[in-house]
Amino acid sequence: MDFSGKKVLVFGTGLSGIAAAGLLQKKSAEVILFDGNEQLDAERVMADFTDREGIRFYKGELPEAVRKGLDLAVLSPGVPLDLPLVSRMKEEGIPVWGELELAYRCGKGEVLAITGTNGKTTTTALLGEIMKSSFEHVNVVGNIGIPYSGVVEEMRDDTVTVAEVSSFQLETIDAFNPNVSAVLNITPDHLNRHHTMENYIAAKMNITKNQGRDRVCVLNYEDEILRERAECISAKVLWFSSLHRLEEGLYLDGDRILYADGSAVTEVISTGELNILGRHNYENVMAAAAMALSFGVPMDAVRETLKRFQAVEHRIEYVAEKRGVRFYNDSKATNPDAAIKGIQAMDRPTCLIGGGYDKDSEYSEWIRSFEGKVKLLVLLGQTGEKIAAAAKACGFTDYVFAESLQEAVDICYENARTGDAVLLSPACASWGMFPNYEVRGKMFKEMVHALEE
Ligand code: UMA
Repeated sequence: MDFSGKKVLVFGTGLSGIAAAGLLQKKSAEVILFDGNEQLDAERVMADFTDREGIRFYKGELPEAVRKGLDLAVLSPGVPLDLPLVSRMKEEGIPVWGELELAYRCGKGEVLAITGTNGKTTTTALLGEIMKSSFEHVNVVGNIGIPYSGVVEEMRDDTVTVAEVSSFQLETIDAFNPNVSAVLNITPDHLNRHHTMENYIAAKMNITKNQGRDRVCVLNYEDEILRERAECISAKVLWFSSLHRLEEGLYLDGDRILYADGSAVTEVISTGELNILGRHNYENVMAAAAMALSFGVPMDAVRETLKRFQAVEHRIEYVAEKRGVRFYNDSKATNPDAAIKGIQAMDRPTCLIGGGYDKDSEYSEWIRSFEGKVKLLVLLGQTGEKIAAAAKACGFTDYVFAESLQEAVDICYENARTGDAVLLSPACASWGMFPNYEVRGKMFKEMVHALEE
């Protein structure tokens, strides 16, 4: 695409905005880099660019005169579409793309994209590894933490890009059209941003919007929402199921994952050969394998990678054992549904650390999943009181509040006995107390390692 001389607004100066601005700068666009955060230090933001030619930075309010004559606006995923500035640009007919759309339009090669409320990161990392076993040039990008725009310049015609894409990113696509897509599951999340479940589902399903019959969409047969929506998808649907035997697709049969291609059934792997646990992880394995197989990766290459793959950081990650207490970091559980998987994976009495930023989630189902396994719930952050109220309503009263993550870790360590587990699985985003869930998880691990035996 030719951006030469085009005036482009890049909204947000996080990972996505900086990468998008850098890409547009290389394409000789006139870049207006903007961030709503008044407190940002302009020098620090601009320090990300070795050459500042063609980039002007604004913060707080975007002056009217600067907005005039824009050819395009590129939004970071965290920027909501109902902001007055975004609405105004749309009214004025300025195309508004997300950073994902920009990267896709400028990129080369083939794209495999994964969305879903939970399991995206594990599935993306796993699929990335499978692809690397069969293709020379593979990028693993997106919501996983590596902005897509940042790798576009290195792309070749034979590049395979594996992208984790969030509902935030999918809200602002236009031409994005992955060769293979997957929607792993859809359960309530990010309702403060999308306002209704219908909007959230629509954003997720956008992943299939431009896929024609020549493309593949991998879907979870156990997700009722996906079963309902499947008939509206033009791409060829390939199902996976952890509970039902399928005529065509991948399914779990006892401890074996099988692939039925319509004529024959082949064993992909047995669950005992995997290093990741739980039904939700077997679903992630089936999704990644389905995507790879439909992309033409040989079964043996898929199988070998599945055998080697280890759990990703911050997802029910074993940290250490101290005085017979096992510590697990599940900081990636940023919504109740993901946190339920964390509880289900525990096989011992558990002291649980939960709470954080309020995304308008409901917590009762999560609390009901404790089923006698959680002996103490230590609550943190903005949602502490709301979770406590939900716990009380569910008849669970073994909770206390902590002011900091350190205090929460100390309380758990004091209360846990030999043979117990301590699990950080907050069911909430980290924002407000930490910049992101990775920092929260890393700090937790450091605190655990520092505990005296
Ligand atoms: N900003 C504004 N106005 C706003 C909102 C944000 O100016 O109304 C500015 C902020 O001041 C800040 C910048 O935008 O300077 C932040 O942009 P961002 O929130 O889009 O963050 P990035 O650093 O670009 O990270 C994004 C994703 N973040 C979000 O979707 C919130 C990262 O996903 C992703 O890894 C990264 O792009 C690279 O692709 C994180 C995430 O929390 C992990 N994702 C959510 C999730 O998984 O639940 C969707």
